[in-house]
Amino acid sequence: MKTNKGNTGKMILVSNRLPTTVETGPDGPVMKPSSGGLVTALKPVFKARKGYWIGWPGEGHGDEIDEMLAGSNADSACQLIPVALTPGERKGFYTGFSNEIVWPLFHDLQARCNFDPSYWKAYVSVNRKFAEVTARVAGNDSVVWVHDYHLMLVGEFLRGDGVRCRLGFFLHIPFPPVDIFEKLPWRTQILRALFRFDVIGFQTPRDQRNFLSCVRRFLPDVEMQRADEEVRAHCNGRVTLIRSFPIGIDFDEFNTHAQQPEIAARVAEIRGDMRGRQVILGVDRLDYTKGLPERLRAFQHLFATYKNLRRQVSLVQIVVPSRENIPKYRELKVETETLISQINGQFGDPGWMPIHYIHRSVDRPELIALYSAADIALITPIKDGMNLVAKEFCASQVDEHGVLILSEFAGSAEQLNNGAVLVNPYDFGAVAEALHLAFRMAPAERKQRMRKMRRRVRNANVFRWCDDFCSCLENSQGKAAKAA
Ligand code: GDG
Repeated sequence: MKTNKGNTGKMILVSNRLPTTVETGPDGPVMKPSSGGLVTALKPVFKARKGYWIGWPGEGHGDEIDEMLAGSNADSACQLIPVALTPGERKGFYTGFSNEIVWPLFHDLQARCNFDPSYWKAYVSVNRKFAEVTARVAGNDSVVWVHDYHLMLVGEFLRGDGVRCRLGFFLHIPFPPVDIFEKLPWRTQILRALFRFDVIGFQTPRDQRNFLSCVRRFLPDVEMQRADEEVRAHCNGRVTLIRSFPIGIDFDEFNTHAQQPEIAARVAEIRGDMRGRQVILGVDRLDYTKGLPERLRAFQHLFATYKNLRRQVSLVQIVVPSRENIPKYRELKVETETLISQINGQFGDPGWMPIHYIHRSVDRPELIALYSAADIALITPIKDGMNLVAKEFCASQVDEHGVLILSEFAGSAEQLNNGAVLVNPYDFGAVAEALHLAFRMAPAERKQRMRKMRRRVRNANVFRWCDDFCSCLENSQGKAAKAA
């Protein structure tokens, strides 16, 4: 495979999806912004850095997609490059291997895995396809940054194709402990492939520790040296740097928007609609890792235990549809909606609805207004790489009145433990207690806690995350060269 010697010094992002997805509407294909944490995080970085973004463009035929992307590429210094996939490839690679094996396993939910061997074949061949497209635009001085669990083999194929430029990999989801990772039939191939990258980044030190334990167990030939928070691993004559880089958000964007008059007007409207009740907010993709049924049971427990809180609070729960073609996700929707209707039926009355359920994606201004209006954010994933919603809530709380109740199993808990009320999402009683505590928390304490968290979110923002990762990647190549 030939690399492109002309594209020097360009940043090349590679992820499963492009930031815009082509969908088939009633009047033909339309382009829509892609959803999810990875795209939210990478968009501002991409705008600031310029370069290429390689990924799956969504449904549609090759020519249609090229035409639509050409339109958006013409207006921008950043180029979107599609990797077209057939429905069969998409099914085996994305729905199958990525989301029925890696996603549940890496979130410690091994019983939900479907270890179908045909999924592995699709994963290998689609990773190869992503590598081929990437190799066409990568020059010797390019920086290729591959993202997330869908693309763990891309580094191996790129090296096999003769690509010599710097290659980094960042995992947005958790890395599981060795007792769980060992269930993966393709564990050794995946670990070995990751060592073709120059830098491997994780969300938290815990993920990094888990990864290192797996390497010790399954690749005993890899030598590792620790220097402060980073580990250098020697594998087949290369050095790979392994470190945690907790991802951030574009703080200023949320903070500035939240102060605009239109948003302030919408906040006042939301508060008026709630008639002085405290607003508890939940914002999640419809995913079993986000702990929705567990959260709803805790909410039920709250009203059963603290009768005085009835009519005093309402939960606004946004649930963004996700991975709807996977049976487990369809079952989760039914379970969630059944619980919501039970709780509303059990406790609600004509003047008060305990849960306001929104099953769609709301636009960014409405999301920021909800973050600003909320008195309590209830973010209780049973496991989460980071959870950007927690950080976006803090960045939008310009008057610092909101309380963050956060799962101790979210990566963001390591950074926001200076102000959040941390809970075990499986402990319904404890979550109900935390809600009761937050409801009664005095304004001065709310302010003090929120101010500390906002400072941390402002400092550890997404641009800093990108700079940290990229400077590590730049330094790493020297080390690799010396070792070679
Ligand atoms: C993965 C990891 C990690 C949500 N509802 C709406 C909406 N959103 C946006 C939020 C946020 C994003 O979606 C969700 O990000 P999360 O981080 O919470 O979760 P995942 O999608 O699972 O992301 C996660 C992340 O990657 C980044 O590394 O933190 O752990 O699982 O940005 O704002 N956006 C709009 N309307 C909605 O209704 N506009």
